Amino acid sequence: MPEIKDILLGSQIAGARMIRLIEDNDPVAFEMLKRLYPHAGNAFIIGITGSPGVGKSTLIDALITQFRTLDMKVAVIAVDPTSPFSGGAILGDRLRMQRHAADKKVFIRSMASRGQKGGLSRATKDAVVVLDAMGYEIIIIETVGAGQAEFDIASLAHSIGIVTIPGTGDGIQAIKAGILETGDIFIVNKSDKPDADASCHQLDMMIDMRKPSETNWTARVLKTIAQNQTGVKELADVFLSHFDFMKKNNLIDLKKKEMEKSYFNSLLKDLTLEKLLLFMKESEDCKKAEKKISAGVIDPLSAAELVVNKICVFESND
Ligand SMILES: Nc1nc2c(ncn2[C@@H]2O[C@H](COP(=O)(O)OP(=O)(O)OP(=O)(O)O)[C@@H](O)[C@H]2O)c(=O)[nH]1
Ligand SMILES: [Mg+2]
Repeated sequence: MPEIKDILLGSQIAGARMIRLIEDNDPVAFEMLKRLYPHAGNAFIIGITGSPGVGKSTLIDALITQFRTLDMKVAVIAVDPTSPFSGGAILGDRLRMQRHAADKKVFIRSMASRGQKGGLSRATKDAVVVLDAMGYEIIIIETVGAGQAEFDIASLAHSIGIVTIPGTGDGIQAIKAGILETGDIFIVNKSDKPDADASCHQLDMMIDMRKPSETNWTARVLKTIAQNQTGVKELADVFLSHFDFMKKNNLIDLKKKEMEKSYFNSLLKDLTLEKLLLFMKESEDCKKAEKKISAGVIDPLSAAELVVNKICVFESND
């Protein structure tokens, strides 16, 4: 079992073990998270999202280099990656991150939704709490935007970078699908390809059209070539200036409240479900229903409905 004191000292071994417990939905993780939580809340959390293959991992790799020149400690969580830092799961991470592998101030993990008992957003948030308590100053969450309906990056990150590629294809289409409103920084990666300027222009126009943000932050559009660091220093600077902007305008506190509310809600959902299911499974009605199903007296659908309707009769106190 990882020790709280080791996690707080920033031990990568202890941190990795703790995240493993979270993924396994181990009850010990919950108790440990309660003790770690008061030590979290200092990191700047960046969400990097975009369609598969637009270069998110390569870009994050390049961003790590930039943040490291400023001697900042950086952690990365790739959520449910299609190609986690190239290729297959953990081995892929190590291969891609070879040049950061020896760096004790960089920590990279992939988290897969498969086998996840609780919600993916909740497990990711749990992991962010751990990394935050470990003392990482920057935490980057990589996520494929589309097709992760239950994953709400806006409630996990302070700043959201949306990655696209030149041309009217995949990238821009994904943005139209609805994440435009949440982006703080738009990145046209692979700008070594034709039409990067046209894509920037198109994005600028789309940003102009969105309803004014409550925060007065003006979304930025930047071009990068992640593979050779082109534009990546500027990108790192813009992220940091967004963090400064948030601090100066009391937006960090506001965001913290929003994040805590969302964390609370996902915990509520998971814990309620766990407790209720356990309670139901142990009930006489449930046991009887199981017997009836195996005897062929009732079908599973009717049985489930019957048990739920009988047990879940809630009365309001109002
Ligand atoms: N030409 C060019 N290729 C790039 C650039 N950035 C990344 N790539 C390549 O694009 C491919 C996909 O890069 P990844 O970083 O794995 O993309 P990703 O968005 O993380 O992919 P998923 O995690 O699968 O969604 C790789 O072959 C990269 O080498 C770039 O700026 N220009
Ligand atoms: Mg990736």
